[in-house]
Amino acid sequence: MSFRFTLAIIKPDIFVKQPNNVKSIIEKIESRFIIHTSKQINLSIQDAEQFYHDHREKFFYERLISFMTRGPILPMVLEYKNNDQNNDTIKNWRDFIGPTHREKAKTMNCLRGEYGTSDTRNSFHGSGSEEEAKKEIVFFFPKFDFNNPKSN
Ligand code: RTP
Repeated sequence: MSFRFTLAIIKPDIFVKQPNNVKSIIEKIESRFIIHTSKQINLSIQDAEQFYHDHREKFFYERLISFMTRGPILPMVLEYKNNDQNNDTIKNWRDFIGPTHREKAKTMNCLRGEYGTSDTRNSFHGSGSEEEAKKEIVFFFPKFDFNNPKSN
């Protein structure tokens, strides 16, 4: 099933360790995706725990919360530019950022391979399903208009 939008995040490792790369990363994203809305924020621990609630039993959970609250993040609502019935934004963004784990990402032409520095500090987030995308978009952009994204 395809979905027109996804929630993407540029994670704190970029803003803290590689701030000079922010501009070129955004240019790369805009070459393939429309950024309908975005905002640079700092997540509180409570926000991060809510966002990653489903990961609370994972062994890396504490490390993930600490990492995601270490510096600014840039959540964005994206739409794949060549979107049609067979090209959904969720899959195209996840393909563009690449796999979660560093060693695998390094072997591929993808954003995490280029910028990520560990399994946790992997620089980018992407929703995993339509249900997740809707929930995550509303989490960061409660007024996002799914029917009229150009108004956002
Ligand atoms: P995301 O939800 O951020 O797109 O990540 P994902 O599906 O690629 O990966 P997931 O397994 O859902 O994990 C969420 C985030 O937790 C961090 N992580 N650290 N072994 C580790 O230390 C480890 N594994 C995952 C990453 O920041 C990952 O994106």
